[in-house]
Amino acid sequence: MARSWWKEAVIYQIYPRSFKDSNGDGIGDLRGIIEKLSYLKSLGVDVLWLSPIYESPNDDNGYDISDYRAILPEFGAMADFEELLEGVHARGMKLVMDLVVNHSSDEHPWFQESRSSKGNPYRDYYFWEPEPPNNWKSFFGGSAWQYDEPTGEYYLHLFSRKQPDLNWENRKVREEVYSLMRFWLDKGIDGFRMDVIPFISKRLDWPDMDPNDFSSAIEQIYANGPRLHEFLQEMNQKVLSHYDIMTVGEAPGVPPHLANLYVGEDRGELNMIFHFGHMMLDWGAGGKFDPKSWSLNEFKEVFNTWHKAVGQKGWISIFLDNHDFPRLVSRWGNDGEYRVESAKLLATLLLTMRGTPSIYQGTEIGMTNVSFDNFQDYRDLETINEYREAKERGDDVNALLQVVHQVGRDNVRTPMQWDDSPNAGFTTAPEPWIKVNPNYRDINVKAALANPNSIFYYYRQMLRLRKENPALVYGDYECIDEGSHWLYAYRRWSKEGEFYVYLNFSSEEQSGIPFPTGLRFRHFISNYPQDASFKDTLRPWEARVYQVVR
Ligand code: TEU
Ligand code: CA
Repeated sequence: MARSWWKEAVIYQIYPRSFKDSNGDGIGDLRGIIEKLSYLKSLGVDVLWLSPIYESPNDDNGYDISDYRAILPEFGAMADFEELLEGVHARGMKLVMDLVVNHSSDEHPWFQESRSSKGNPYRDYYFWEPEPPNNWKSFFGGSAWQYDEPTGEYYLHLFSRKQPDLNWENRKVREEVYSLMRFWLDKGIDGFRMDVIPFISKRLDWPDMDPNDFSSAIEQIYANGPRLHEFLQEMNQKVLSHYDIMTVGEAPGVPPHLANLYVGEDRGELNMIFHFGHMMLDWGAGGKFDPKSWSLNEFKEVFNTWHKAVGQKGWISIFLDNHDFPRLVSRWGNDGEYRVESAKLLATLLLTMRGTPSIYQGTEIGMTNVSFDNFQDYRDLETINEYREAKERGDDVNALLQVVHQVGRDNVRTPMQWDDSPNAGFTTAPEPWIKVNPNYRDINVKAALANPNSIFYYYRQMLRLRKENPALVYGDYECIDEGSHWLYAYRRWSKEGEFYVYLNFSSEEQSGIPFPTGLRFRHFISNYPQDASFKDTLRPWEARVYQVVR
């Protein structure tokens, strides 16, 4: 397997709006990130992925871009961006930007031109139909076809009405995208995370979706369209292959058996993908707001299946949360009595798995979901739309509020908690753009740095150990606990080292871990104090890693 810097790197995702406000307007900004670069360097991460920082009306907090070559004024000026990039590189880190080209904002000049008349040269930069040709639904509620007055036709938007889908069938659109990519790459950025990139090729026969199974519609209808790989190979030939960069595709709707079409090292497309195998485990038939329980065996099966699917030919990123999903310690761990232990256990999984790990801002200090009492405190249009539709349906909106506490995207968009001063040191403004999680007095960076046993220092130690042990990056993987409902145990190995990882995904002490005989071991890392002997038991949320002594 070829060795690459982007395989050995660890990504840290920054959601700029919520990271650090430097000018007291209650909104995070680029100068706030500059202030915290040394903090990020001290953690030991290598690549910073910024969620979008471009000009946008912020209907979807920047994932609706109205000028791909301009910085959102709330975030700062281009000079601030260039200082940020310089500061990242000066510390030996890299910067990856968010490429959102499945759709633009409806306030982008392209769309303003396109909607103005049927004969406009920009008309076919988007998809227009006289009537909705199918029953497609938007991710953010309602139909994916929006009637538009000026020309009396409907345009396609898989996300919000203010995010019209770009028509990649149109070569001019593709050339525009390649040109804006070069604009940023020629400034020296180190790659792109590509927003819903599997959606850019549309099935132009406009087949209906199964309205009762949104998850399968994502795979069967929205993703993996007929010309997708032609487009990605053209993008690679015309742009990506000319730079030494990291490319990671956000890949909802990509099943394991299609993975290597995207990331096979012989494909000339992308380096890796964020797959969603585990991300929809708890989505019921009605989607995200119709949650169902998940089991550890389903969770393990996702990792086992993806490892087999990608094998030695491809590569994936490993993530357990991001700006769209609940805090990992609340979703997969225990954010109450065992918050610290389970956060460290999940850090152990994230950083001993094969793939490029991605850490979401605040996860390194164990930030948790938030439970606002009123819908008025929520900012995410996905939640606001769901609330409006629930009210129109006459649903019990209090029941929905409980679901939002569990699955809403604002769980991960509350301000980064820097210290125990007002608004967690995120802003000097009386009101940040979204309320701070009330637990900031106990959970914040200042407290973490003052506590040698904090989650932060565990992440730092784990990051260092991963860097020192290539077997944790490139080594093979096999699950060794088939079927346990509380234990996730696996082996990682190569000629450079061998490790056994034991994770107790339960709040009870458990015993009977499958321990190979005839090998000599040393303790590698654990989230509990360890003595020299091997114990057959694991304490609640105990993570224990052994290194084979050869
Ligand atoms: O998300 C697309 C996506 O499919 C999942 O992240 C998730 O299903 C979605 O947020 C609905 O729950 C990407 C961005 O990460 C997200 O922030 C944007 O809202 C979306 O695309 C549109 O750009
Ligand atoms: Ca600000």
